[in-house]
Amino acid sequence: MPDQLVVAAVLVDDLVRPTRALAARRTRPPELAGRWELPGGKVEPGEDPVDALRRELAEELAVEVEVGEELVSPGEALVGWPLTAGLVMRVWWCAISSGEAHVGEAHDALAWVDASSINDLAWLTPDLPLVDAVVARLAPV
Ligand code: 523
Repeated sequence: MPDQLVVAAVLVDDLVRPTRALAARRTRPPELAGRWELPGGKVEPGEDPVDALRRELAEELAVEVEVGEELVSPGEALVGWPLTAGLVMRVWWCAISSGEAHVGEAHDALAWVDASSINDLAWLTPDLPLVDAVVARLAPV
């Protein structure tokens, strides 16, 4: 069976010169609750991945976004970032085009973090390589 695709956003304050990115603290399932993630979710069968990303961000955070470049994983042969077995995640830089991020059911806290505070959060383990890639691109505040 092919891997299930998950999509996520590095939601930043500015696509050209990002200084802060949005982290979201999960409420479920119990084994992931309390850990921080780049917000996103599963792509539905037949759904375009970027459409899925827009849908997840609208559902979970109540925002519309401008979608920028994909944050490509360093492994040349890989499409996306490996999560747990059977799941792979593609990630795009995004900026809010409408609305303000709010917690919904999926999260109980949101935090705009900069390069000096991003590593203070307890990230989901599969998100850690992404956090490193994000830090490398964030400009000083
Ligand atoms: N991850 C993950 N990091 C990350 C996301 C968005 C998701 O490791 N930044 C993992 C967590 C889950 C799986 O990917 O094991 C699916 O993400 P989830 O639960 O956010 O997707 P949903 O909301 O579409 O899932 P269902 O409600 O179960 O359909």
